[in-house]
Amino acid sequence: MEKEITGAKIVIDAFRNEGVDRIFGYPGGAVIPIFDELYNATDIKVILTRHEQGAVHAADGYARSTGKVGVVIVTSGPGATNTITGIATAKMDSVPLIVISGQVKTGLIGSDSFQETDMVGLTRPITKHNYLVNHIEELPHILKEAFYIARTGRPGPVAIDIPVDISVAKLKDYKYPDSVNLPGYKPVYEGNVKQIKKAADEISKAERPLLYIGGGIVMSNAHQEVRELAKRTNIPVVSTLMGLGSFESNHKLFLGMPGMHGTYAANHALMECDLLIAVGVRFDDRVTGNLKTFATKATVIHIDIDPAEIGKNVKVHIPIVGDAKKVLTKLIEYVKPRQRSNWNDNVEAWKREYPLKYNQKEKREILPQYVIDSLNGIVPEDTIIVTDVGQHQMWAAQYYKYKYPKTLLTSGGLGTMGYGLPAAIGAAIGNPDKTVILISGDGSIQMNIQELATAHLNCVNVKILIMNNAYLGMVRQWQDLFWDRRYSSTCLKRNINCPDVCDGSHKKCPEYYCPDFIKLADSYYIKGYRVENPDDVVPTLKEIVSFKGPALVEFAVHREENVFPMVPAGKSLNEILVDDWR
Ligand SMILES: Cc1ncc(C[n+]2csc(CCOP(=O)(O)OP(=O)(O)O)c2C)c(N)n1
Repeated sequence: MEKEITGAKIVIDAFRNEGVDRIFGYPGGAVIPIFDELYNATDIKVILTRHEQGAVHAADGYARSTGKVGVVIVTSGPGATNTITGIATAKMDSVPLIVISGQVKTGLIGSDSFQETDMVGLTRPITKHNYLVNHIEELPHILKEAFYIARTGRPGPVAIDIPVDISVAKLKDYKYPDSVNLPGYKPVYEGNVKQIKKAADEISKAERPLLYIGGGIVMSNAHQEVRELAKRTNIPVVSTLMGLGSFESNHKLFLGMPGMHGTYAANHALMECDLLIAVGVRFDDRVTGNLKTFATKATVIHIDIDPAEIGKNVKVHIPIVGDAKKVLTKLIEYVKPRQRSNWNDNVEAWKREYPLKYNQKEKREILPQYVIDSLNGIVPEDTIIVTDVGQHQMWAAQYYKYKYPKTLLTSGGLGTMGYGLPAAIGAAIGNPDKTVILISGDGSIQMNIQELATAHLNCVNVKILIMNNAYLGMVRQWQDLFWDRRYSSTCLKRNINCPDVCDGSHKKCPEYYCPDFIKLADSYYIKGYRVENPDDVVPTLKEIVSFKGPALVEFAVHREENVFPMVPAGKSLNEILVDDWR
């Protein structure tokens, strides 16, 4: 490496040192020097999205599906502010990202100059860490630290704001640092052995233990260890949305997802267990329901790499701070194999009596659950499922049978509509040999639909399934169940000729849907299909997985299908509604 180099070259050199070969971004004045360096960097491919939000979600999908750090470059001002939702999405789900934004010249900072925005201030609450580079001398160690912080401990997004004069300034005697010096940041990986032994004793004694696993298992690659622990001790398993795939969905010990749209068995197991072994979870309110009544019969073991999570929402009896894989490996050494037939029979009965169910046979219209269920057996086993946010997301969690970790990418924490399409593109770019299925809603897909161009131009193997109910379905469901069917601003067919107050009968609804998704797909050179008859669901799915490259299928689904089971917000998990009670 030459001795005197520019800031922009330092950035590219950091990418090479950190193993980055894919970048998602969108240029502008303040980052032209960095993009200029990328022009000839044939070992680093730049994916130009059509919106900065798309770039961040794409980097997020790339990171979640590959386990690598996702990298984004955007310009200052609006380019930078357009990344906010994507960064917050990644922070909530602990996704390692580096988001580099350009900034105005150092001398202009604070003068409201053209396209100036305080990126450090804006991203402080939504990043794991952030930096404004004030001097070129700081740039090498900031880049080194940023990658280290993003991928170690509990992963997360790190933002770096680089003023344009720093990108063109030159640094003498440059060398990329070999190590970081962060006295205040020392993630703990090994769990305390005394605590692990205590946990093992409790596990051996417990009559009704339950494993409650989440995204931490996926992050630390601890799925084999969880499987071994559960099978050795016959402990049933519930998995949060973020943990799905860590445990085989078809296994008899698996009870499904707990919480608001969780299974009856998973929720009742949480209420009845005498020992809760929580690993890589954060006791999110969508899982726990009413905290006062949550798992009150249980001793709680909580294993997590982030000490801030322990005791945040529930009282923990045996806290273990450490990496899930390392802690579980030790725990398995100490724990004794054991039968638990009474408890296993009990949960088996709940599963049998209250399974997830839908009835396509009695309906002429397509049920979204049927579309998702039909994917099982049609798509390859290692398919990556990506979702948007809403009812379709919950059905994707309930009905698709996940077998491997990193095969479900979804915005669990922030619940970001518009995440799906760009994240699916990022996943396909990181996994060119796999099939990527995007399950979206007609509302969500329109939030980042411009990325159809990115999908086509990069020939990604993404199959876009739109469950078109012409509603913002999940919000409509709440209005249906709890707001007297007052469908305020949730109908996506509603136009200027509709009566002020809609009677919800659908009798006078406009015939057509805007936009015409098939024509839209066509204009992006993507093959589009519209499916209106249940008999055509399976043949269409088979057809689209038979070729490589993008495809879009719009399923005209039952407009007012609701997601069940449902624990109404703030209620206890045993107040679960398994079906429409009205
Ligand atoms: C960016 C954003 N805005 C608003 C919401 C609130 N919200 C949650 S689900 C939902 C409806 C989603 O509709 P659609 O994508 O059509 O999916 P469906 O529920 O019909 O399956 C809305 C508006 C959100 N989660 N994200």
